[in-house]
Amino acid sequence: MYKIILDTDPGVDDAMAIAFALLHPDIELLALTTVFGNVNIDLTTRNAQSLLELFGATQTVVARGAAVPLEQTPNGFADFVHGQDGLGNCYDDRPLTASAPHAEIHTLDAADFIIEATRQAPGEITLVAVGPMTNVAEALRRDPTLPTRVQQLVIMGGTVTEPGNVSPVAEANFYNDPHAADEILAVNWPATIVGLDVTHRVMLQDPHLKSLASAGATGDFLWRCSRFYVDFYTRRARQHNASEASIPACAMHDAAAIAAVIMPDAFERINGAARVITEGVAVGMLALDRKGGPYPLDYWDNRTAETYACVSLAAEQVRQTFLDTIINHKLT
Ligand SMILES: [Ca+2]
Repeated sequence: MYKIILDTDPGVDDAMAIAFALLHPDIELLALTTVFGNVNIDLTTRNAQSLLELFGATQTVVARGAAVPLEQTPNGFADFVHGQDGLGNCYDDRPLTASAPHAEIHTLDAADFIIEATRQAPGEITLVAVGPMTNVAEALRRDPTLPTRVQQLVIMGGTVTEPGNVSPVAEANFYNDPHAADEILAVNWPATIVGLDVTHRVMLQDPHLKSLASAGATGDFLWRCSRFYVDFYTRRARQHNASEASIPACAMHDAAAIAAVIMPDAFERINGAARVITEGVAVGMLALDRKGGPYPLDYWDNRTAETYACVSLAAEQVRQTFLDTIINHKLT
């Protein structure tokens, strides 16, 4: 059984990852810790609560986290990808029930919750971060011994060989707090990076998503909230004359990080010391030392080589596991 704390900025693909983690029989989802990212922290936290209620997961804790990056001026939000509400503009017809037990926010903030939960269960918890890395970095600043108590850190962020999605070299989660991403890759977790190299290779096409629509309230919501997100992806693909644009589709992104926890053999990894560029033209870029040095420039020196970046995956196996999990294990 994998005990997971999911650090998240819901987000349509976050909603898919949350459903995947809740429904997979090998996962115990302990908590959602929220962070700014796709939309602001008020909305991502409300969305976390709303999704848990909708998915019938009243036992799962929500701990609210960072509203802004550690050091840089905040970038704009991605509501043009995820909708004004962060959930494909589907939230308003699914209001929160005020009396729901999980509607309460934990008294600890996200960073302190991560620190405390790993003290209660040292070595047992996998931390999966699928938004900007701010909460994880903040937890690390408050308690530098944190990595010794975390079973592993799995990150959706960055890219090694694929183009970025906010610049030719940068992925959005790292771009939104590059200082945080760089800090958490400086220590020995070990860390697994599930970046665009693999998340762009698991496309969910409309027939796949439509197959979820009859899988209870969870599958139905994932189908409906994916409409706005798929429209964005499909319009962008057509701008690039991509051949796959003939079938509306979106990338799996955050749910692939959950897959990397439960089916690690489906992913091929390379490892090395990692930096994330914190300013300038390449801000947000993951720079992995694939060779292992030495180089005249010492920026990668004294960093662990225990950063593992996924560079390929068994895409069909990952996609089918996600779909089967939602369809066969529906909660409601
Ligand atoms: Ca996310």
